[in-house]
Amino acid sequence: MSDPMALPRTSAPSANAFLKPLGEVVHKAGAAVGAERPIVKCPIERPFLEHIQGPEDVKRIPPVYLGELAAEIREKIHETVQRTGGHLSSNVGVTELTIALHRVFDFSKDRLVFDVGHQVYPHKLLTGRYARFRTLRQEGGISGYPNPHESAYDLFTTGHAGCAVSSILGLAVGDHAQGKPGQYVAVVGDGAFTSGLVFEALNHAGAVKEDVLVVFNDNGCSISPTTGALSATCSDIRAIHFFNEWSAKGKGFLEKIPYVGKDVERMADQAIKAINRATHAPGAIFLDLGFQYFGPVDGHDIDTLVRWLTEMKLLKGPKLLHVVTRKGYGLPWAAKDPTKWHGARPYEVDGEEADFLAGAPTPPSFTKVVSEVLISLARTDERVVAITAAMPDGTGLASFQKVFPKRYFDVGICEPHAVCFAAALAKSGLKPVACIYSSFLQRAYDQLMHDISLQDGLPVLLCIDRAGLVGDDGPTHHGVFDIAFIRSLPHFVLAAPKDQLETEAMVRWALSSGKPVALRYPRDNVPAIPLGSSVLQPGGRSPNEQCAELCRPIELGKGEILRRGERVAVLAYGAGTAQAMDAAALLSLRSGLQITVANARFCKPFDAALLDKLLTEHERVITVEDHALMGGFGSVALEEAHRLGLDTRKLVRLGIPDRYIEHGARKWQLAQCGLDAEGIARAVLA
Ligand SMILES: Cc1ncc(C[n+]2csc(CCOP(=O)(O)OP(=O)(O)O)c2C)c(N)n1
Repeated sequence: MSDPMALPRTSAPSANAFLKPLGEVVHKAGAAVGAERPIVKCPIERPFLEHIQGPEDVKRIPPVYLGELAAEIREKIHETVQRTGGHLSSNVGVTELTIALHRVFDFSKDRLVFDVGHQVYPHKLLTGRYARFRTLRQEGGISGYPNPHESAYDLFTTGHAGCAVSSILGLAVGDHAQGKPGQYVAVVGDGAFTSGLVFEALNHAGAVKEDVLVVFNDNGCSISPTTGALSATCSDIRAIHFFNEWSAKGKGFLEKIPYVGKDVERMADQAIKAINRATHAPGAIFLDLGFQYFGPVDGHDIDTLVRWLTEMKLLKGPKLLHVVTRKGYGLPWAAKDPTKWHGARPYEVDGEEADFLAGAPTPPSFTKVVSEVLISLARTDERVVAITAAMPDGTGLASFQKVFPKRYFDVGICEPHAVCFAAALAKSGLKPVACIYSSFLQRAYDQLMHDISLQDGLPVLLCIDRAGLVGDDGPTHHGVFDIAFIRSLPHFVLAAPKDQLETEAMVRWALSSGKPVALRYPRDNVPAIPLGSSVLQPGGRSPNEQCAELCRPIELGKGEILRRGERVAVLAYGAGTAQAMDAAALLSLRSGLQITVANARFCKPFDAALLDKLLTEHERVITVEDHALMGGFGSVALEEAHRLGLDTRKLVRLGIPDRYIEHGARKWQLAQCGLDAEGIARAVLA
């Protein structure tokens, strides 16, 4: 059997414990900071963070103090995210790695790109953004992602996974072509590694032999545990490494490690199986792609990281350093449940436990309604299967997985594959539902055309979540282009529900339609009462019967009038109908003006007869959509009005202007675009 630890050049240093017990880097700054002050003169005042103007100051801190700096960074992230919400477990997990990177490289000249970019909080704190860090993800504050408008240390505005290797390679090739020297580093998580784009770039880099370093941050976790064969291989590599450390240092070594120590036997068993399976050195897949592979190394040991990164700097060609970290490291609650704490809401801490602050009770989210109706449909139709691209929690499919584990597929962060795979499932006779965020679906444009539409429209239901403005994640995550990019594809039906009843009805309808359906809904709660419920009368029929009436049966390409008025009509698409109804109520209350509100339901096929009626009977028709104005629902209305020979001057379109809307609360963003009730009411009176 070949030696599974036979790494190229050298193996991981054995002098360092692999992962330090969590207790050593606790969240309370006081416990770690200054607990045992090293007797080395420090040229920077403490606490460090407020005196760090940039990476040059990080380099001035003597190595013995770096653990203290890491504890401060964790404390600052915890203290801020506790209030603002944000990406918690990924950021505390890369604290030591980020310090080490800034110690070894000079990113005022060298280039650094984080994949996705949701894990740049430590980087922000070390690159001059400490003072503004408290404004994280707030209106007018700093963004939760890299942003070149904030700092020259952020090269690109990013938030989608899989781009970093392509970006760093492009920078290296471009700079070198112009005779500019430098070092090129991409930090890529094991979740991002499930994206095809990463492998396309590795394949290219391995061929052109550029001097790029890929730091593979392996924490075994995407947002949820990473899926796929590569993830299993990484798990084997980690197990073999643990096993070797265990053999060298004895059982006590592993038992000290929380969450691993308890499971020593399973780890040992996995390692033995992995060793038996291994036919070549760990990391062989990267060697085959033309990369030199090093690791795995302890991603929480700054000394080790600094030594390895320094060595990487001296090497020519493409190289990959496999760094093992623990997501949530240093914050006990986040380390215990990194998925829950991936994207945290404001929270409170009780000892080593923490939980999100409970808000006032709200109606369910569109996401939850969709996931529940899918489960109920799957109970009666075993052809219904669900697909996510690494977002089981965000899309609500985690609940579907619990009930139907065999009919659920988490394919990793690879939306193109998810869509192509769904198309083929449809071809085979199943009823696939692919739940994907609008902004990530952009990745799969070609599959929508080539693999669904061109095949005479294979019946895939696309549940397009986070369609519209998304709130504090900001521009990288807004889902405001999907109508524009799907509508021109033959066979596709585009629909959007306004409330809970209609969401349920549309999902049911779509799955039995035999057509590819793109159903869009926002990151929001459904309206508290079914829209149009002002017609609910006390007595007589039961509320259920009346509700059933309130959701008229879905009919392909047909909208509905919810409220009849005069002079002005609002024609809304999807969730914006709620704001249109609120605007109508405001106008009625404030000025006695009664306007008509119609719910389009479909964008394609478009209800031309409804538009005709509205334009003929009113002086003005205002379209409302939570989508880019260009190529959106209002554009469809204009086209149709023109086709019908109607007076297009009577049409006013409300939607998202031709610019990126900054991060902040979704309500605030809607107001910025005039899409809240006040904005719509203003447009009516204008
Ligand atoms: C194209 C795309 N699809 C989905 C996502 C949602 N997403 C954000 S972070 C993340 C997991 C990233 O995991 P990993 O790269 O391992 O980083 P970690 O958070 O574990 O450090 C996912 C799926 C995304 N950002 N981009």
